[in-house]
Amino acid sequence: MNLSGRSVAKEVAADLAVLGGAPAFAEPLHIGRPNIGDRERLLARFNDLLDRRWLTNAGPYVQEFETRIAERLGVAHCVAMCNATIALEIAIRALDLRGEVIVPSFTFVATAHALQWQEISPVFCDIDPCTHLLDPACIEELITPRTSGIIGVHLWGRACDVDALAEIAQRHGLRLLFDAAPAFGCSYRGRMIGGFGHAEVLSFHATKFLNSFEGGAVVTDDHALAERMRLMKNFGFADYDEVVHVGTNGKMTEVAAAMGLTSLESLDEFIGVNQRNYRLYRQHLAGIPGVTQLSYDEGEANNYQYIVIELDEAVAGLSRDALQAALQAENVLARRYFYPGCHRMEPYRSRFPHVLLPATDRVASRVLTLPTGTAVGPEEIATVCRIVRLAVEYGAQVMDRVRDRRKSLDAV
Ligand code: T4K
Repeated sequence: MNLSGRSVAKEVAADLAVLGGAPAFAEPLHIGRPNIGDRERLLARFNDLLDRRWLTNAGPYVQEFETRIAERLGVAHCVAMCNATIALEIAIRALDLRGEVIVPSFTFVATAHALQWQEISPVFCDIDPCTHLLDPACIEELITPRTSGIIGVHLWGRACDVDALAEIAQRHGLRLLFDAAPAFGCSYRGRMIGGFGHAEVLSFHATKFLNSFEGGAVVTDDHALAERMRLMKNFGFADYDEVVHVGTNGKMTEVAAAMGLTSLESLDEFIGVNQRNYRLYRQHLAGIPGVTQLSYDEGEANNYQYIVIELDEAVAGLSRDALQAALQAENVLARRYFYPGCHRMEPYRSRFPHVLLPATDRVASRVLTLPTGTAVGPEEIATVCRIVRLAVEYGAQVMDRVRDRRKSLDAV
């Protein structure tokens, strides 16, 4: 029995929903249902903050959350904010980035938007197709007199080549910021992500394994930078009636911090479940032709937040998009993160029509993320993997059916 209440065998081609069988899941199986943690403790905190009538503006829960995050990551400062996008924007401004900043295109679009929002040009750099991370070898040719910084993204929670990026940044006098939105709880060479570059940005969005509904933070060891960001996220107020800096409203609320603190208390349990799921996927996906699961370095701390597969169409006989369609027909909402890459989204596609990023294009056309987290159990994983195996086994039929469906949709 699966968590959605029924079990549908997937043994032969005709069992696949895309080929006419019954869907495996009655309810959608989402890729990232929020982890909730201890509901009683959360509700007790909600009661506390209501009793206190202190709902936002650096309340006690936000302060406690900042302290706990900074302690856990071994950094001097955590500046909590309302989400990671605003945190990126504020960090970018506080670091005085301007002109051009080098970023990967294979990332959530917020990384690029946080620059463009401030009229700073993102300069898209290709990735290493094996790691999916910024390729240091491609950076230097993109540096111009207008370049002010590099933003590395620890995609999937796997650390960038931090040392190589730091060396390039130092040699060219550039600022180095990390978008560590997916990387809370992960390490690089044994040290927790959070302490690298000039600053790192974390996300606590509902879909992240540690969530505060919406939320984010900038972590840094730079005292002056932290002070500037504290001003900036609070309209530039240094004191009542005293504004000393341009600012915005980037504050985290007490209710968000209450959720964040409660999530933190269950962190090890969340990681344990993610790790179990990751290993189950590895077992069940093993040996499927053309399907490779992205691995996490077991020598580092990982949050195992994403189950990422790459599909090699030439070997599998099935395209990534056809596999996604087959899974969707079963009510498995697998996602094509981060397709098609920022450089192929507006406004960047029109602004930079000639950008060539072959590794990004290739990876973006092959990747699919599968459901995990505390709302996903072993039986569901076995079923999802069985669907993948069958879909690959009957790849030609699946491809034909998906093509036919598209044609009939186009005809409507
Ligand atoms: N940098 C990077 C590298 C990032 O990955 C992100 C965010 C950011 C920066 C910016 O961080 P924030 O400003 O968001 O703090 C989701 C998240 O909204 C986004 O936070 C995340 N990255 C991105 C990778 O994924 P969508 O568009 O995929 O969200 P959505 O609504 O489709 O939800 C994903 C799945 O989760 C769906 O199957 C539905 C399910 N879901 C979602 C929510 C919100 C639930 O079951 N419950 C929920 O409450 O962007």
